[in-house]
Amino acid sequence: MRSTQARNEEYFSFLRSVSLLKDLPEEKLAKIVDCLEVDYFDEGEYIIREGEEGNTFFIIAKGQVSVTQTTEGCLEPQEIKTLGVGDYFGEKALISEDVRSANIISKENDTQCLVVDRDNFNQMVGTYEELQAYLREYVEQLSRGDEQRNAM
Ligand code: WNU
Repeated sequence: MRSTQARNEEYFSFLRSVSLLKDLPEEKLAKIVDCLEVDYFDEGEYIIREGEEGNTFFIIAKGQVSVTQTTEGCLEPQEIKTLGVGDYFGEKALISEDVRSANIISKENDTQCLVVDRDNFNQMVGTYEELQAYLREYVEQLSRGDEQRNAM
């Protein structure tokens, strides 16, 4: 079996490659690695459902996901983008203190996501004003985009 240390080193260097986290100090990143959970999803499986409460932030370590949203006048939720390795999602419910605003669905079998809970997310983001400002701005942009496409 792979040792915890080997696992942690692997995730540490992976997280270092995620643009959002590239400037975090070593000890901060190491702490996140210690608190990470890994979740596995099959093709078509919902990782996040629109309208549900959510307390977690996800980083894709393997595979691809589809982001879909219910919009006015459409019966089925529409795909608004796809995300892949190194992309992240789920920050909006945490930052806006709101329910999940889109669906996230695995596009492949064995999609792997690193999961950070609200407390660790706040620790990660809260202590870095630039990171916090960046995410807040991004989340506002998402809200404006949602409005323009008449998301419900
Ligand atoms: C979008 N509108 C909405 C994406 C991921 C990270 C960033 C875009 Cl910084 P949540 C559902 C999640 C949401 C976002 C993600 O879906 N999302 C979007 C949109 O146009 N959400 N409302 N595009 S991908 C993405 C920017 O992470 O967070 O907790 O759950 O509401």
